[in-house]
Amino acid sequence: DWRFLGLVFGAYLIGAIPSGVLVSRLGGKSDPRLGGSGNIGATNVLRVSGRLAGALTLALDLAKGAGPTLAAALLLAPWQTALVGVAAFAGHIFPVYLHFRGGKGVATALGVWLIWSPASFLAVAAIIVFLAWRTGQMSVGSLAGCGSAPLWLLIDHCPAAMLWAAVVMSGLIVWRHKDNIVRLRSGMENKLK
Ligand code: NKO
Repeated sequence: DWRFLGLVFGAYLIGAIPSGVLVSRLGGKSDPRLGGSGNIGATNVLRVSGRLAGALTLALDLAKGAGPTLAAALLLAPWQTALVGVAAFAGHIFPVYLHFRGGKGVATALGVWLIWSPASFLAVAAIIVFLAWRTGQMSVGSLAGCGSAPLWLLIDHCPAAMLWAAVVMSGLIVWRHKDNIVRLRSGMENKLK
């Protein structure tokens, strides 16, 4: 099906757009890869380039996941919608435009999960916001929120393809936080701001 292949490929190319780098650069701020944690995500853009740039990066990274996944949900079967979501997510983590050195996938996964299961999105977002607020460290929230995402999709009776896709995404997000985990264990993790 050409629509499916087109959406998978398009989702990857959209997911790969480095919002954090573009927003910082267009706003005349320094490249997030050169400061803080060195990550291109909304948290580090907040740290390096300020609140407006961080909020814009969050909105764009959410949209990179939600947009292509919504298009797939309207046009295709659940298993195809699952793969299109994974493609957008993979684009953010392994972006062709940045020599495949991308982000940690938290916001883009949230955008995908918003379409698959709005209730799961709310649960994960609430966990992230609450734990980031209590600990002052976004990675704690991201690990607990995204790590538990498959559970929320299971409780929400999501199609099996989406559930398994979320297991893979969840695992990749935890793996991309391996440096954060080392820093958390040694009490050296970066603060939110
Ligand atoms: O730099 O290693 P770092 O400390 O930056 O970063 C660790 C972090 C990496 O992940 C990110 C993405 C952060 C996403 C936070 C999502 C917060 C919950 C979103 C609620 C959605 C509300 C919608 C409002 C739209 C304007 O883990």
